[in-house]
Amino acid sequence: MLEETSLAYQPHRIDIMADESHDPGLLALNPNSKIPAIYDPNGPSGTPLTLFESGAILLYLSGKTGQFISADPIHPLRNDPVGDVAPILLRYKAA
Ligand SMILES: N[C@@H](CCC(=O)N[C@@H](CS)C(=O)NCC(=O)O)C(=O)O
Repeated sequence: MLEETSLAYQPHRIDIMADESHDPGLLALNPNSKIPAIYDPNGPSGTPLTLFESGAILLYLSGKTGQFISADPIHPLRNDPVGDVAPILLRYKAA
């Protein structure tokens, strides 16, 4: 996603087989000790942002760049990357 959006980024390797998921640097980004997690020094209104959970990261990067997301407010819900909102959509009927 970072490649596709052409955002500058610096990857950090975490070897979970070597128990590096409990590294203090990762814990500072994600208290659940899981990858992926991101730190954006230029978050909303220029405020630094940390974010974890794949789906949240994908939606954030889409919103930040205006790519891979529709202006239709229902569209991102229909294409929910982790499926968390599917039950909610069952109550939505297009006009
Ligand atoms: N729901 C999370 C799952 C993240 C996850 O399970 N990450 C695994 C690697 S795929 C991990 O960091 N495991 C390390 C550990 O549990 O110690 C997401 O979508 O980001």
